[in-house]
Amino acid sequence: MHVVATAGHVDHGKSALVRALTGRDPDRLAQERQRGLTIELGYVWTALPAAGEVAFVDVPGHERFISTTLAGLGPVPVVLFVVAADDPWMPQAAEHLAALDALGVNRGLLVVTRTDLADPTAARMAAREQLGATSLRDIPDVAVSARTGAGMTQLRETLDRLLAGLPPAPSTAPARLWVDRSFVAAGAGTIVTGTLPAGTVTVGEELTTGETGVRVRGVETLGRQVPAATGPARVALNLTAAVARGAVLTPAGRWHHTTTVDVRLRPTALATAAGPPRQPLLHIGASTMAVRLRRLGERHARLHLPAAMPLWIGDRGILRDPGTRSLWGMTVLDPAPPPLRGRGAGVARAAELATADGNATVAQEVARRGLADRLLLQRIGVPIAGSAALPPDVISAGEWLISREHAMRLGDGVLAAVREHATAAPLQPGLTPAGVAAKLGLPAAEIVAAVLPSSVQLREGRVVASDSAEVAPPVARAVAALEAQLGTAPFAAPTAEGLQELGFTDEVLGAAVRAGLVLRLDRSVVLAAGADDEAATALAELPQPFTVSQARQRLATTRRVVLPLLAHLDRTGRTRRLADDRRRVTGR
Ligand SMILES: Nc1nc2c(ncn2[C@@H]2O[C@H](COP(=O)(O)OP(=O)(O)OP(=O)(O)O)[C@@H](O)[C@H]2O)c(=O)[nH]1
Ligand SMILES: [Mg+2]
Repeated sequence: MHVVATAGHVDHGKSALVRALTGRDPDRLAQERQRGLTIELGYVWTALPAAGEVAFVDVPGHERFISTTLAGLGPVPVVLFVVAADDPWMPQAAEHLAALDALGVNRGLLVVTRTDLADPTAARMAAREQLGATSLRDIPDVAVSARTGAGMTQLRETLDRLLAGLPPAPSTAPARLWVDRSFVAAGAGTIVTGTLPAGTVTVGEELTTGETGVRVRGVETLGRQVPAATGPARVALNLTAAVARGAVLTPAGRWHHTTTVDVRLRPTALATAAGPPRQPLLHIGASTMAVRLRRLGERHARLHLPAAMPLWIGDRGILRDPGTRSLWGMTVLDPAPPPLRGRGAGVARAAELATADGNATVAQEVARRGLADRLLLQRIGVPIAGSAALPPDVISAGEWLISREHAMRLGDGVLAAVREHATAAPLQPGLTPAGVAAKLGLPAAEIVAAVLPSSVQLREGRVVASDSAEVAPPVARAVAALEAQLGTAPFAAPTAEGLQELGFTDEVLGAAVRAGLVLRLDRSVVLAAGADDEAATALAELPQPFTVSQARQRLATTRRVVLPLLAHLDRTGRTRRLADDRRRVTGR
């Protein structure tokens, strides 16, 4: 299906034109028909031979209804720009044209209508001149009379060709339905209608406004119940809960809902030199809201929205000053921007955004952010395939993407953190990746592992400088002294005081135990590493089973040592303790 909106000055013949095209009256309110004035958006449709089904969104031209007009134009990519042959170029034509230019709409037809009342040449020339400075400069034009039908065949053919030649909406785009009407139907409950530019909405699906979750009970397009509708389309949904006009319905979790967006500003022909006011109206899709605007340099601004909206990079909208009727175009560059802190932050941010053009790429988004959440990037419209397809300057770390440049900076930070820790606590084990992440304020340990410079390595789960000794010098010294003392009497463990004299403070002893350099059997019973294996071998030479006393004699040691040593051998399965307190070396 294709969706086409009308635009043009009040009373120039928009509704009459789509009525002539479709055979259906877009003005459905009694008041509209009485007054010959469109007030609400009108929806009618027809089929064309090549393009297939075409739905029209007929907008009001009266200046009082400009918000409704913009809600109609907002999500629609193709326009029938209508001017009357018998009237000059008029203010609402100019306003609608500025709005379409702000939105970057560049597809459609210029339709000079009411040719039964006047020669179309002058109106056509005037309109072409105005269109020449906008995104609609290249659209074809046709002259018609909705009353006599003159030119309608050519209009139909030109529109058919135009629509049939449009590229299809990207099939992977998640759905986003801009609700432009909401009402309660007797027996059915809440019905909303809206334009679905892309993506699919399915019966039974859960959607969200960002605040309220709803389930889709029924989907209707062009007056028919369907199991699913795929954009571009006009759809009506029967929902399980009320949703207001102006809301945006999306599948939960597929979009990033934001109240802060950085945008590029673009003046239209109806813009004042001073730029948009600090509290303009933002029209985006079919939504309208008062926003706070902070300028970032000349061409950029940060918008604060009163409610979270599902926006992504490249979304176009209109900023409007209702007082002066000035209009600016805005393109979303970043729907998840960093906070601005301190003086000059705005200007610095504008410099960062200078190269952004609303076409999201992984390389550019990751480069600007340094560190980015993969899922967030997907939700703001950055096309990310798999890790295999990442650009060379992007490093993948689980859920995170890191620019190579930022990874180098983080790597320096890791080295500094590791050195600082080694200096402050030389006898403590090194920091874990999670510990380093916490110290550097990084959101995940996997980031630390991904940015380790060659000067840092992971040693038994600890992040340590590659040039750091395996063992701190005081530990090495104490262990060497112990080994020397135990050389001829391996089981004659030193006393607590003896350990102190060898250099084993509590910290040194702890470090030596963690490094596996000594065997601690009890608080102050310490032997050289491997003494337990040696003991088992010696005890195996005794007649089995043996008593504690026999073991003590065989190992030439005291009860202070032999008791915890045997307990250790029992625990580690080298010996087995019998009911009479004698033991066997296992496997004998
Ligand atoms: N003679 C003649 N009259 C036309 C033609 N098209 C529209 N009209 C008349 O022009 C008047 C306005 O037409 P509409 O189609 O209601 O105009 P509109 O642009 O939809 O107006 P709004 O929705 O209020 O902005 C009506 O009286 C129509 O009958 C035409 O081709 N020839
Ligand atoms: Mg109308």
